[in-house]
Amino acid sequence: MIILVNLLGLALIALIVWWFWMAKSFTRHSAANVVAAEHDLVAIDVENGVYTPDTIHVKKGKTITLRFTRKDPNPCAEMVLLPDFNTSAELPLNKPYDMKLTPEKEGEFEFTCQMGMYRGQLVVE
Ligand SMILES: [Cu+2]
Repeated sequence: MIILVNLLGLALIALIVWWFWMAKSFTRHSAANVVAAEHDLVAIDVENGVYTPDTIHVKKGKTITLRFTRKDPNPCAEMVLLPDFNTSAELPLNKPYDMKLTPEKEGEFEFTCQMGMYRGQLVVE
């Protein structure tokens, strides 16, 4: 019984540490993490609570492939949702997943994991 309580305590601590660590990367859109899609394909790493790059500039009306590579085994990173494009995908672990999009209107469109911890944006111009 005591072992069980200790284990619960440890799990709780791990959860709290994880939560704060995730929260820190919550709104991190640093300038270094911005990319302009000069080619038809942009590779995005999904790791450590951030999409890299997390801000992708694309041209309106031009079809682009987002190549997501999930390196985070956490189930949190599993899904990527693009509500503005009515699209979502389940990302395999350590295997590139290609998502094709043709943005038809200008603006900033978020993409996130299902819990909104991973955050990125497509800037259509
Ligand atoms: Cu998540």
